[in-house]
Amino acid sequence: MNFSTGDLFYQFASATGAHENLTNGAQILRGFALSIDDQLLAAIHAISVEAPFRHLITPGGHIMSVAMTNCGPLGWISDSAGYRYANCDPQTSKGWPTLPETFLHLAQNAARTAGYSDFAPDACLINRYKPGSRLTLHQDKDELNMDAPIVSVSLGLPARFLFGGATRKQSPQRYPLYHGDVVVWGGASRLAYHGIAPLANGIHEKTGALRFNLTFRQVHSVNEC
Ligand code: MD6
Ligand code: FE
Repeated sequence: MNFSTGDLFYQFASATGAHENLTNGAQILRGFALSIDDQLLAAIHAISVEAPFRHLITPGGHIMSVAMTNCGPLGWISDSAGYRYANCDPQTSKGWPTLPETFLHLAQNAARTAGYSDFAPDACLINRYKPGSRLTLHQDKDELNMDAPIVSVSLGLPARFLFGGATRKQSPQRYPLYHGDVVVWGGASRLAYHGIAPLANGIHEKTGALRFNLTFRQVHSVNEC
């Protein structure tokens, strides 16, 4: 890894295999995706050729600093009409790229490890951060199935994950997320406010000056279909 001088943040990567419980039920599986990082990054690149990263507009008219794309049957989008899941890419009118097997297996293994045995993701949102990109505090509540967890994979530059409570009033805790870390998030924490602090400068040996995040969601209840 290339360290940017003076950035102490890099020195706190924790051990692969460690499991951390966050305050209200989410778990960080440290290094869980590390052994397949190259496959994941190659798949992200292939997906972005078919469905390019783009900066979505919030319903309030702001351009998001994080660039996004999707793979899987459903993709998360935002525009002046609101936040929602769509079964095709509005930019190309084609379906989203197929969810790679490596992604599916990783998401299901992580969910199982955290105690969720039947995770069947039908959407994978891919976020791309540059230094300065951030995700303001939000709840993930556009999914119909609140019983299923969300599985979130971090690749590339480290980030500070802000993790609060069920209302905006609770001030968030901060947790560092490193290349290969996986967060599994469900139960009591499913509707917790969370975000990503502005990404710090840095160069990662696998991604350069970028952080990628995959978030797997089960939007529809399996029983409903
Ligand atoms: C990110 N993640 O890590 C943004 N949402 O780049 C999220 O917004 C998120 O990590 C729900 C569950 C897990 C997450
Ligand atoms: Fe989120």
